[in-house]
Amino acid sequence: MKTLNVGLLGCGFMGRTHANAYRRLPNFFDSEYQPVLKAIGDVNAEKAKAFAQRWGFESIETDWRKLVEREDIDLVDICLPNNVHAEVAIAAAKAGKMIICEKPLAMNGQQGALMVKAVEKAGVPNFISYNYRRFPAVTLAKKLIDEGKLGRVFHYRAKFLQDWTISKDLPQGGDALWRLDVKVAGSGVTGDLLAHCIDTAIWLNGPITEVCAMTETFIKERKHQLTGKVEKVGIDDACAFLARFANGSLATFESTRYARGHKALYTFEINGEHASIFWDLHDSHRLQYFEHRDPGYIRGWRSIHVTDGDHPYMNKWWVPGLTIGYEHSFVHQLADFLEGVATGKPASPTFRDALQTQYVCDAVLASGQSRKWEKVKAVK
Ligand code: SOE
Repeated sequence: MKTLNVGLLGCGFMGRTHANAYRRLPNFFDSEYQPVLKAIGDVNAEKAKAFAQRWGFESIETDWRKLVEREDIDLVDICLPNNVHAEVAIAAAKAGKMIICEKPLAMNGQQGALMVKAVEKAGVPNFISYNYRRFPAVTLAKKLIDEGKLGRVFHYRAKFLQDWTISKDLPQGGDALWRLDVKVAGSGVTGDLLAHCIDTAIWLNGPITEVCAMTETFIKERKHQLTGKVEKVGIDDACAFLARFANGSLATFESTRYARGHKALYTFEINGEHASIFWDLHDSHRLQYFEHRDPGYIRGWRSIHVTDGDHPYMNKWWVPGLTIGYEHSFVHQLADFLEGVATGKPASPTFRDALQTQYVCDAVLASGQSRKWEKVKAVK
């Protein structure tokens, strides 16, 4: 077994999901790599110390550059706000480190393309954390589609609904609220939530070629947590768009942080010639499947409880019928990433794969402004 020295940047929500994955991995997966939690990086030393103590990191760094340059670090894991992904990832690639980075890849496609160039020039393994692909029921959907069970696909429908920014008193910027600050996040629900839906959609149904979007910012001004001043809000609070896939199917996507009652309702449905599939994050172990070729008298929606030993990833956990959850998708992606490093067949989404998602986000935001259909740039 090889040692993998990890330097994790960021002590927030995502830092916790990744730290947890490094700890769980060797308990459940036969990886060739044994992660060692070498260093945690955060500008706030007190926060970093507390995080190191809780999760078992050997040391702390308050300057990301120091962590990236350390000779005893093999893998840099970027769980920092979107506006620094590019700078950190490019420096990590130059330093020859493997890189895992939180989604979205970057602030925009232009930055993302530079990141792809940097990791490919350096020849370092790279991966973007679009974790929902690795929920067992979503991975099973991919298997059914790849086996041709759906036949020709006609429709793709996805939603990601939340309700946490409805209050006009919620400030923008700083700590956990950087997602509301356009200078740090790049966009609102498009880059934060729809990017997940787009990543899954491209993976399941192929490239998206054009989009027509509407975006809205319901609360136009908010106090900025760092400056204390009331400033214009630059993010999209809600976005809905139509899309066409290269395979001829049509799609609708919707996301908002203003759907009162919904905390993280990610759903998608795919309708094919022979069958349909539906998945709901709030019932994440179920894959709903309708097979038209079943005999008429038993035809109907099946609710597959994806917990059996022959379901994706499930033989690594408990016994059939018992469930796992959100955190496990991060363990799965880490296991797949490391297997990719060991076998030389990189796990998806690489930076290059994630750049295609970024180009869709760019086209969606451009269409929101132009109020016209926009073509999606293809990754060369
Ligand atoms: C936003 O609230 C958020 O935490 C996203 O940033 C995550 O990517 C998503 O999985 C859950 O919601």
